[in-house]
Amino acid sequence: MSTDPIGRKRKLLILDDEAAMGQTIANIARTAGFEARSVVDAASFFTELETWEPTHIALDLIMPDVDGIEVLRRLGDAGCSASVLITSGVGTRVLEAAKQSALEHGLEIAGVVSKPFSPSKLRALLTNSAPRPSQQISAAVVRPEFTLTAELIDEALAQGQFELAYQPKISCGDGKLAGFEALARWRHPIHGFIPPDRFIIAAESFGLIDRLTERLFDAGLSWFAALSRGRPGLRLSLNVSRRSLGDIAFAERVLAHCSRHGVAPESIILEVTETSALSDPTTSLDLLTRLRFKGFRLSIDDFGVGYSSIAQLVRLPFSELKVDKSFVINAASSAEARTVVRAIIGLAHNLGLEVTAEGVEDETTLSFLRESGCDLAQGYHIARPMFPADVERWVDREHAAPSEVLEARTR
Ligand code: G
Ligand code: G
Ligand code: MN
Repeated sequence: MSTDPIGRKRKLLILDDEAAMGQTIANIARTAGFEARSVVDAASFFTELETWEPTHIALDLIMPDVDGIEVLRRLGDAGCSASVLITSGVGTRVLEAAKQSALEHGLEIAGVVSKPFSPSKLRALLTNSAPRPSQQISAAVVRPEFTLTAELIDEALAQGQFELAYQPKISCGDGKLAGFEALARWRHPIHGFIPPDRFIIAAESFGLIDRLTERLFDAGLSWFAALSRGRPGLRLSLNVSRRSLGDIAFAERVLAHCSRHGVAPESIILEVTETSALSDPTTSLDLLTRLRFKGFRLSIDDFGVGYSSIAQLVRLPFSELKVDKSFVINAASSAEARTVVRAIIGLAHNLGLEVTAEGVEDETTLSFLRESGCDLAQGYHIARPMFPADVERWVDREHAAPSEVLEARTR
């Protein structure tokens, strides 16, 4: 009998209104080392869930008497940690939507299989999936929650605890290094790694974001000035807080930083998220236009997940668009995601914008992007965000000379 990574027996509970189908899935699971039980109605399903405590669930979404989406919702509300496999005879688009809904309910999703499916695909999905560690198990390893206070951030600023990691961007066509995005990192001596999403929002709400931004931009420009010496044409992307967009003096301050480090504004890309650019489009237009006049390049970050009006967006003087990683990550497996990515590339090019795809996690996706005419790629497949010493090693290894082509990758 196989066990999951923390030593529990693997148990699959199947809900399928067709008993024969349920039995087939159960048999396949048994050949993969699972214990399996199958039920045909929601009431028995929830009883088994409580008493038998399965590690895995296979759920048919479309059943005449049971609403599969409702079952997913109840599983989410109950904090279910089992790994859920969604099965159904409906089209992949509906299944992908169901998967999205399940993820938003906090469920662990093993995958979606549309019927008829091959036994080997089902076996592979089951074997490669694991339940989310349940709360009792994870309590020991998860750090206790703590509140991010203004004092904590203030102290971190004073002690220089904030750092930047740099993630490479390459040109899709020839694999050449095009530049880096700087990403803020905070390792607190007691609380450990604190994610940027969390501390950026906190710094914004405590009125500390300007100090943090100054510190990070200063560090980023100083690093970039040294790295780009002898490597012409590289660009550095810096993320701009939504708060800075309402601050008309921001443009002068960034320019002053650049002059101090001898960096040309033309080599700097300022990334602004789609939603923050449009929260106050008039003020943003003012500031963004000033930045463009000073020579900076501007990028719309996380494009496609906001609810912006394209009419408003095209008024803003952007030079680049970054396709949100949620579409790029799914491009290899989902035809819909590929359609969205291609449509965004087309839109951007028609508006005269360069396109970067972020979240490129495999070679298939990189090839797809190259064929779709995407300009630049960024993602774990190329490299993770790295601290300066590792970046330098990576650059020496992958891009020995500035103009050298990344041969292995472009073939
Ligand atoms: O770096 P990821 O590794 O987790 O970054 C998460 C989010 O935090 C991203 O959306 C990114 O835009 C934002 N972020 C990262 N670094 C910075 C920064 O230096 N300034 C601002 N304003 N946002 C940042
Ligand atoms: O600023 P923005 O939201 O674009 O920040 C990019 C975020 O994406 C950072 O948190 C970075 O760590 C993350 N990231 C970069 N490449 C990948 C990738 O290939 N996969 C995933 N899942 N995240 C990535
Ligand atoms: Mn970004």
